[in-house]
Amino acid sequence: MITAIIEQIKKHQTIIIHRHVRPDPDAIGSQGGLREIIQAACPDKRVLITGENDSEFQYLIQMDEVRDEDFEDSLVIVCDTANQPRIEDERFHLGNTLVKIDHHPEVDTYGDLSWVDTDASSTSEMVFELFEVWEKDGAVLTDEGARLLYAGIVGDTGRFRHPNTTEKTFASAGKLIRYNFSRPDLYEAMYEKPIDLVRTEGYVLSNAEMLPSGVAYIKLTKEKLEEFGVTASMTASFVNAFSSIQGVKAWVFFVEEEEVIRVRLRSKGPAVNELASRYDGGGHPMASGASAYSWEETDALLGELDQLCRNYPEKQA
Ligand SMILES: [Mn+2]
Repeated sequence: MITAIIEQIKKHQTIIIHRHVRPDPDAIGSQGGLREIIQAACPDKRVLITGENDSEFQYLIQMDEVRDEDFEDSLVIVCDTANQPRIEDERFHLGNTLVKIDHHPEVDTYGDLSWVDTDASSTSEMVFELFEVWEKDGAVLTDEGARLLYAGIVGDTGRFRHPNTTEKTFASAGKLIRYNFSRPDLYEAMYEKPIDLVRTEGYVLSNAEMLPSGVAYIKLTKEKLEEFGVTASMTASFVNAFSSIQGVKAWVFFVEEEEVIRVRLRSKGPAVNELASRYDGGGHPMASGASAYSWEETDALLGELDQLCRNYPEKQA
């Protein structure tokens, strides 16, 4: 599959790389890292990355201005996106050939070529694997490409703490740090937070609710967010704040937006993606997102999560 994707890249003059909406470091890192690899191997090709510029990720890379006519006869590669509705920039179907590169469980098979590896920690790790195959045929990785892929791996593994971190992840990261970029600068940019957000995190920790089943949760209303002067999407940066609560099996953030209550589900035990899929969402077994349209609906979801955790076996001593 990797060689088939490289063949497609070689065949096309214009390559446009997409990622998912509401990006994270892996979405942008894999997108930008892949661009660096292709551009270095094929300097005469036009390689564009598309999507909204998010001020939160200025330290990673700026997106390109992509016109409709750029898609003509192009190869479109979508990184880190399990299903078509989550692809940012709906023009992805305007290209000549469509390729999917992703590590999420397959919920929507799309693309003329689809490379899905759920054992990979991140799409950035997969892009590095693609590079290593292409490297035998002369491809090079720039320092900037290495920085972007490293950021993606660090982001999706929670700094190599999550169970998706494998021997291969460490091997890839070990090779990436041989390139010339500043890891301290990168970490600082990834994990620094404005004071308003730190105070919001303090509120969330102080008001965590815990059920006997091992479910921890917080409900953040629109009014509360306004009081702290933060947006709903900003609270994603500390969704793992409950992971270190003793006895926690799964946790959930309910964050009220304009039209919807955003649901962020995380787990250390029972798979939560099936539950998420029944509430207009989906994702990984241990990390999913969903949507609720009333506080009553959040209570129903919470009840189901409670049941999941009650049925989940205790760790054997
Ligand atoms: Mn990812």
